[in-house]
Amino acid sequence: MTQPKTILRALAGEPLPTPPIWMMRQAGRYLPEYKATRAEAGDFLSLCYNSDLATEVTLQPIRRYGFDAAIMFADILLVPQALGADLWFVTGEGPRLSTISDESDFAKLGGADDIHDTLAPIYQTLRNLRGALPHETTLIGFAGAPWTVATYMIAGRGTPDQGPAHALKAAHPDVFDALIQRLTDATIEYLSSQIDAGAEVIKLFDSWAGSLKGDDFDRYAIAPAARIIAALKQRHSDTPIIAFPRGAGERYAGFAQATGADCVAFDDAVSAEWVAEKVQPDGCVQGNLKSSHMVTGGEKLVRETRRIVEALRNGPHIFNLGHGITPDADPANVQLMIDTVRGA
Ligand code: 1CP
Repeated sequence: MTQPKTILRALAGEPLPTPPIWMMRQAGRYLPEYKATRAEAGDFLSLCYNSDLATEVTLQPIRRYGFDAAIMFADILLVPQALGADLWFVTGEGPRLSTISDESDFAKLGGADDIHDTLAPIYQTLRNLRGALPHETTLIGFAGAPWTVATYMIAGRGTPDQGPAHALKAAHPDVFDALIQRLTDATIEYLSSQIDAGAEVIKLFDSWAGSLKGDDFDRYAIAPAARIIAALKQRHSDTPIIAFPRGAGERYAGFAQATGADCVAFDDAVSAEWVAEKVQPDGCVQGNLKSSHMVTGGEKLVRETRRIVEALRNGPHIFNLGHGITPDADPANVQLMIDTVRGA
């Protein structure tokens, strides 16, 4: 059966003459219409849990640019909150959570099956979007990978080197492993419910995978992703999964095979040419353009965009940035990137 949606065709392994395109953090503060809706919601978490407004901000970049995919508006830190952690956002700084430093902190968390009441508005956002998106646009659901989410739960905030998580792993390996297990189980339940609510593709964000070295990468990046993907494939065999072990470097090679992911998303620290040789033979790839080009634009943006398209043109490829677009980006540069990909 031919699949009409370009993203789903690429994820099924088909090289396309023009790669489909979407952008990490495509709904965000670089867009004036996002800032207006966020102001209406009051604060960031209220926006995530207001299904009507979350639907609206998800649709904004689709209306403005016609991206091939929409990613539901939510955040990876809603799962810790659904497990009972305190969560709040400090304007201009970022997320803050209650911390986990020993067995008694871990014991306060709820079970993997207890998350759905808190997360019900997210499932409603997905149902809204399935009714509102153009028929050619693919709907992506997502979650954070267990290691990345654990780094925030342990430290209570974002950290440059994930030091507190590495320290807990060394000092209380039982607590650390139990937390990874709980997050793995909760993530399976959350993503499975997202698919039931209408997500057509799932993306697993392991934004801090790069700080896991050697065996730790196998135990805490590969193993949980493999378990999540196997469980989802058992329940929803047709739903493709994109894995993003950001900063994995050489470990991007073999990641799709080791985890069962249909697509590996990669950052800008590896070259598209290397990915074409070492990663793309195993399936679809996505990523690479430096987010800073969305700030600086011009001839360099056009050149780099063309280079990535060219390097990956012989295999399945979804065009994307190497990481999320930043609030200082110029919306006109996003249009230039899209025009370059589609005209290339
Ligand atoms: O002020 C604002 O409006 C808040 C900025 C913001 C936005 C737009 C945050 C806070 N989260 C989001 C939305 C978001 N987060 C999406 C929505 C869909 C889209 O891409 O358009 C997604 C997929 C995420 C995922 C997310 N949240 C990740 C993984 C991807 C990545 O960027 O590496 C991570 C690490 C987070 C945590 C988080 N949430 C927000 C911030 C500023 C952070 C990072 C904090 C830190 O590390 O210090």
